[in-house]
Amino acid sequence: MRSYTFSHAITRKPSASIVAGLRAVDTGTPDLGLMLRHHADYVAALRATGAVVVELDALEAFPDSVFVEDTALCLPEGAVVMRPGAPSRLGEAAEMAPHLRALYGQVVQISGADSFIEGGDILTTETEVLVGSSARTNAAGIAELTRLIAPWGHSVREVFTPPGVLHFKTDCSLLDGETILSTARLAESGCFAGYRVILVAEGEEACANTIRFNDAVIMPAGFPKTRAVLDQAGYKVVEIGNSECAKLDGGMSCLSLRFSPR
Ligand code: CIR
Repeated sequence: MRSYTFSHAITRKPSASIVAGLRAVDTGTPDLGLMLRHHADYVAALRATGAVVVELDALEAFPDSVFVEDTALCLPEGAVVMRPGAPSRLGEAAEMAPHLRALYGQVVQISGADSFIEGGDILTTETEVLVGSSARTNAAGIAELTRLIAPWGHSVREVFTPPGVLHFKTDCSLLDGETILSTARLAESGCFAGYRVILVAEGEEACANTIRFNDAVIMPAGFPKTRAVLDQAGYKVVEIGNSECAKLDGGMSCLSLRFSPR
């Protein structure tokens, strides 16, 4: 199974409490109605590729719970339930665990009291699992993940998230087996040596968080220069409105867990 082909995805509807979601800079209150419309478009784009999409109900107690990616790492052999580094998000992982157990034979979890790790910091490629240390993901969390997935044959490489960037994957995405879409500031760190790198256009850094999901590259709307580069490279691009999630530092990867359980 290629690292960008998936039989399943899990999403969660945004809740009215989304207005209290975490953000680095306040650029305005997210509009729930518009976010729900964008979210429905996103789910439809995933389903259009033929995948089964499990849509979970909104969780009012967790304002950021629409960003399900941060709660787990899903690999073909099993799922790892994360320990989010944002205190207000810690409980989201336990809410996700039963849904993963329903679909997977093996579900393990990050459990160390000092271990913190969020799925947004993890990029799985064909050959390795890249984990960016960040304000949300620490060395203990990375070490625990490394131990948990080694028996499944996966190796972890620790990399760095640029300063001021929320998650490693805020700045990069996997486009296919050998190609990464990245901001220049992240690629300059050298972490993608050996991969083909396509850089997002200058000034369009906010579209680096894109996903390859089966035959589609699903990117946030409104980044025409990068879109043209992806079209030119032969990818089938689908644009989804992201204005409301962007107010909370969220993007295309954050909104789903994508996997093919064995
Ligand atoms: C947070 O700060 O945790 C949310 N407002 C955004 C999470 C985005 N998730 C992701 O990049 N994987």
